[in-house]
Amino acid sequence: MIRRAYLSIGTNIGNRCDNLQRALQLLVKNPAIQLTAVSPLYQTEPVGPVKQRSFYNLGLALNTSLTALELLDWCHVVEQSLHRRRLIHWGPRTIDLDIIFYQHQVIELPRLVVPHPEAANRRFVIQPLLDVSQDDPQTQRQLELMLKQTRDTNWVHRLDDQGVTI
Ligand code: PH2
Ligand code: MG
Ligand code: MG
Repeated sequence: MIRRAYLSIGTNIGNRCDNLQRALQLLVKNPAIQLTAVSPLYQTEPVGPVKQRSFYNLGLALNTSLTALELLDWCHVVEQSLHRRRLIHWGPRTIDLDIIFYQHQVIELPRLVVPHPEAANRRFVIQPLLDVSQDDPQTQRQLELMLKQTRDTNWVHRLDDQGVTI
């Protein structure tokens, strides 16, 4: 069975465009994943207590025959392939891939909670996913409601307006 999943990707270390591009290339190496939409590129204010460089974030829509846990495992493979390069330099992680939605399912496992529990508090997750869910009215409605209700005031800028793409 083919299912729709939505991912959020973020990076704030090294060449951020490069990291996103590599992550996408690796992600689709799995023949059970068909990417259906990639959002515009967003530069976003770091959310959280740590003072750090701005992030580049993307939202992805994909169709997959993987289960949610199999998809999570594959996301970790992609993360680890990119982290390995940085580990050589003892640097922190270069990429983060999070499953935000999986087929309107509610999943509450020790390893995976979906919908992502922080999604509603993160404009950098909601805005790019609105861009990639236009063929999915139920998810669009959910995201629109999140955007209306979120208390996140951190800035989110579309970079492709400025000619920056990945
Ligand atoms: N990821 C975090 C913490 N804070 N802020 C932005 N803007 N974008 C992110 O992807 C992000 C973050 C840890 O997952
Ligand atoms: Mg995350
Ligand atoms: Mg993560």
